[in-house]
Amino acid sequence: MNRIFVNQVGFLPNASKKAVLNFPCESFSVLDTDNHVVLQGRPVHFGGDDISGEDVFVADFSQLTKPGKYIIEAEKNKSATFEISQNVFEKLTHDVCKCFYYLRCGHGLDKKYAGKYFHSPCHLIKATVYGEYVEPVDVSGGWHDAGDYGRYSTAGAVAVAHLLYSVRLFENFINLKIDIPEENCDKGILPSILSEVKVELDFLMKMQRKDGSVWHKVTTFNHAPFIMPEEDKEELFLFRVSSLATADIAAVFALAYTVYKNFDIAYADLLLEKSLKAYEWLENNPEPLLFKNADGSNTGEYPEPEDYSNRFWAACALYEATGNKKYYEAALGLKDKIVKYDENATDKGYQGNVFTCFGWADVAGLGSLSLILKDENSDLENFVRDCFGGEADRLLNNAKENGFGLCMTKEDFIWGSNMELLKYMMVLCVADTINHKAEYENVITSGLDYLLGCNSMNVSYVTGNGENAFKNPHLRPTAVDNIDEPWPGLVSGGPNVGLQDELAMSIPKDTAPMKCFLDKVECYSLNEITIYWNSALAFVIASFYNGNS
Ligand code: G3I
Ligand code: 9MR
Ligand code: ZN
Repeated sequence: MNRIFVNQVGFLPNASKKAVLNFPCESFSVLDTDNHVVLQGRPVHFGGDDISGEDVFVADFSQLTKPGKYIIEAEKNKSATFEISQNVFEKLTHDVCKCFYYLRCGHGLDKKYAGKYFHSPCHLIKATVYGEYVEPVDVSGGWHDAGDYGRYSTAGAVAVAHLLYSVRLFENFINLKIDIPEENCDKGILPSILSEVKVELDFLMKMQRKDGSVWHKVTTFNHAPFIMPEEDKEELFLFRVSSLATADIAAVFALAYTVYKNFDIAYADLLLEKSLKAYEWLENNPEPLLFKNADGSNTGEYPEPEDYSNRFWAACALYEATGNKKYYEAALGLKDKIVKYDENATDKGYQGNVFTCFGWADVAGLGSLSLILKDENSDLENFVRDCFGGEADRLLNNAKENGFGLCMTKEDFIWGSNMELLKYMMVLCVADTINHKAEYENVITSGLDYLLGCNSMNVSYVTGNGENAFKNPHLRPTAVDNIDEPWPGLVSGGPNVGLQDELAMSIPKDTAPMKCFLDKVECYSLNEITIYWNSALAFVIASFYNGNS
């Protein structure tokens, strides 16, 4: 089928702008809403690649900077409508950040803020400490992780970290106003993004035991069926502590201390105290305490093969927060372990330099950000700065290998491939703050184009944003609430060549990576949503947020 793939939301006036056609033609036109041709050009044949399954022709219309709504036409084929404007990402930014509110657990969703998506409070019962005969514990609150109702410490810490590092790195982002209850911000105490993040931080505090260690997760024994969250009344379990969760919490609380101390010193001090407590536990427990699901239990596992990157992040974040050299020394020692481990790794999830990785498992990149923010020209800081430069160059090269200008390779199309892309875009955002290059910006733009519709599925992977946005996330509340449209701003996991759920297996095995996708509610390996996919997109759009609302 002849198609014109384009970012269905649109472009900033000075950004590079392109559409990708999968058919040959002499010329393309850009039409405004009155059907006037505002620009014409000749698509350039790029050819095939090993990810998109298309022979592509690139229509560049970067010259067009005039604000307005447009479509592209070529040989009677029309693209989706898109916009050029200085505010083009305002709705997207707001929607993406509001999703954390919709994912709140414990809290009911108020009609005033949630509109038709309101529901009553959920998961308020105390949780049984699995395998121990102790009093059940109140761990209510926080955000549901994803399409399931689990709450996982490492995933939560990473999502919070994306949001807090974006506030640290991109100063205007703190001004974003999200339409959420203002219990923390009405007295002028907290900006709304920090108010929402506090919901998760408060929950993560409850996940810490008195001895400083942190439970890996709180979930029911098996995933709930498709019911509303308040209908899920099964027993909740706190599954055992892990050094992974403890280190991530030490790190994210130290980071949070650096942000909240400017607004609420008492809260910030509490964060630092709990971070230090977690770190002390790590020092007393140097052996990795990894995580496996309890026998017979089937909820998210978030397994990791080692805990070096987690301990590294904790050390870097505490070093930035306190200036105490002991944390720097610890980070330095862990650096070599990470390097060695990464060199020998046969099972490489993240294809890039591990010191630039911001995922739920490899978190060394988050530690790198703390070092960069410390900004004191230390050896370790210079080492990680170079890692970002090198990784960014690799990504620029990747982007030359396909007509979409996409910085991914076929190995990146795993479960949550959209986050593999978002992690790369985050790297480019950081590299750009270290050393501004127009090419970085162009590849970030191409990444955003891909997520918002310029892909061989012709789909926007953000709900409610784009004419052909996906509509059927694997997300329990939206699957059962009898409302047609899911709430806007959710990021889909995206194509996955692994085809890891029953319906995904109906996709033929030799399908091009970019096309291994179905917008079906059953497809948890292709079309689920999670907090750390949304937070990664929030980080990227925060990098060009310059608004005041
Ligand atoms: O590391 C390997 C790599 O070596 C290999 O080439 C590649 C190809 O299969 O796979 C890589 O591992 C993948 C791993 O993620 C690393 O990112 C696994 O296949 C893949 O199954 C695994 O997916 C994770 C999934 O849980 C299953 O464990 C997702 O990243 C993770 O986002 C997802 O998280 C779930 C939670 O468990 C529960 N809540 C919902 C959430 C989102 O789906
Ligand atoms: O809904 C669950 C989703 O959130 C998880 O990512 C996924 C992997 O842990 O599991 C989903 O639950 C499925 C379960 O694993 C197997 N039976 C079908 C469930 C979804 O309907
Ligand atoms: Zn809940």
